[in-house]
Amino acid sequence: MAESAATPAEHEGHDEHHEQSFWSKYVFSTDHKMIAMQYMFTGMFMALIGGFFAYAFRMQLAFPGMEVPGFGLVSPTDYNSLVTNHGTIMIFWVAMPVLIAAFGNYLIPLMLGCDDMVFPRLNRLSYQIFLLSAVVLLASFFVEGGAFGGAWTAYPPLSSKAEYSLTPLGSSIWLVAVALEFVAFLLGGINFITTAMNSRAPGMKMYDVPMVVWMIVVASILFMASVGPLIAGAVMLFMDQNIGTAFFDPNRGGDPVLWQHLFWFFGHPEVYVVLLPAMGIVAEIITVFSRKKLFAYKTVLYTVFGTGVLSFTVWAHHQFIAGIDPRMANIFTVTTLLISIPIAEMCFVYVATLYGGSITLSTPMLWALAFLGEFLIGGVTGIFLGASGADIYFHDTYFVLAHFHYTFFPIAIIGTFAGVTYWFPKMFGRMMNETLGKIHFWGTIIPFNFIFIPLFVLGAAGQHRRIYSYEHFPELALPWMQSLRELATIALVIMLAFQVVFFINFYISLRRGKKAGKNPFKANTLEWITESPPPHGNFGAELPTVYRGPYEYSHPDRDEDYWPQNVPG
Ligand SMILES: [Cu+2]
Repeated sequence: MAESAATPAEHEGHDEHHEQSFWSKYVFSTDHKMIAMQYMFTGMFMALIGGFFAYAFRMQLAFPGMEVPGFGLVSPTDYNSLVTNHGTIMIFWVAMPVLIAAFGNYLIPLMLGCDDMVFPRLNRLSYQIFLLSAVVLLASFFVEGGAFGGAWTAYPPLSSKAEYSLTPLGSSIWLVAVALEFVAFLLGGINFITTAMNSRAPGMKMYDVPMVVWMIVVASILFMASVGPLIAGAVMLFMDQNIGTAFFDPNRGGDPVLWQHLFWFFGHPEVYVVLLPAMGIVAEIITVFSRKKLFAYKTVLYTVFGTGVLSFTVWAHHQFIAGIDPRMANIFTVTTLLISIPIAEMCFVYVATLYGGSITLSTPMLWALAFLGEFLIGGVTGIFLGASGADIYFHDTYFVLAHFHYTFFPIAIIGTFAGVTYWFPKMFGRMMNETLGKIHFWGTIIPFNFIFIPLFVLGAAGQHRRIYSYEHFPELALPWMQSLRELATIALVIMLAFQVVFFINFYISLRRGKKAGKNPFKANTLEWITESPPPHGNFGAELPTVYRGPYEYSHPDRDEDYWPQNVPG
């Protein structure tokens, strides 16, 4: 029996009748908005750590052997664990909690016109397990031997044998932290899917659901369907690490490539687990700031479903040179090239939505447009890597690294900034400062390209990943290459410095931003019909009824250029 949230009436005056203690307001709150904020701020905190790690190891690459300000000398072991945990943190403790858990928690009940998630207490538990997983991961930096340094893909035997990893304790703690994080998102996914399927406002049909909600629901299904084999793999790896089993030990009949299959069977759908919510955020923003309906809503929806299915058919493109059967490589080349079609189609649909629109270049819109532009570079360069023939050359080079930063940075960072700058007025009741917003935008986007374009060049020149220093590889220690490494690092430092502008804007706007009112951007989806910030229970005494789909802008039958979903007619 679903522990269904209280009826709207029961929320009435809920906050007022007694001052809530710190514990009930923050630690044990089951309000989806509070839980969303906690996921968001935890994700932002982890992004600072992940960004600092990138700064430290990039300083080592650009200025080998130098004392890094704020870190000290980066040793080879440090380098390995900084790179490993930069990747791990950015994907599992930044992209996932912010794009799925924070925006999912905040938006789903508000956009569906209900008062909370179907399972509020399970929601609270999912955040508590997530927080525990972050603490466990960071604790691994303080154990004997230090944090895991065997790469975020944790390939055995490097990850399973203490004599190789040199961080036996760190390796196992890393594994436990990731497994806990997976449990938190399994619990979260149950809430997102059941709430979207069971708690829509009266009158809201499946095609009336805003695209970002659908994208988060499909992302949750992909996560739940792909993570099982990896959890089984993690148990096997933990046993290899600690009780001497040999699942992945080729000397004793095990198979290290088995781990690669289990990892990437999850790892590639995981790309869409974080991509889809970001694309959903972009859909909300480009319709509002071009005053146009989303072009071909149903086509996009079916394309999302199709992409979800296809995402389970491409995983071995990560293993073209791992010794898999070349005939299999051909099949995975075809499926990989196939999956670029629906993604390209969605990008075209977004461009078609913009076409002929009356576009306002607000900060959220700039981020949404930057997402499309930068992600396109990621997508196109992925085609090179999807072709097994070309990948034999590019595999494990900086070309791959630049490629997935042109997909993941637009997803995790640009997607987050787009969503935060768009929904900040709803979340906090005040407007963000547009001037500071635009300074932060350009101070992030321009340096970003100066970090990764040089890495494409270095990768094409054969520079391999995960190497502490290139002094031992004369063909990679050429002066022009070192200059590109320095350029990439300096651009990174500049980009990180500009993030200060974002935090200043966030803090000042929180306290002194212009009052936002209910609907500052004149958007038609339901989160904008209630107060900013929304009260506990979201819509006061009466939940809304829905009469039309999302994104009704510039409708010929209406004077106003937007038609809220809850206004009849
Ligand atoms: Cu992949």
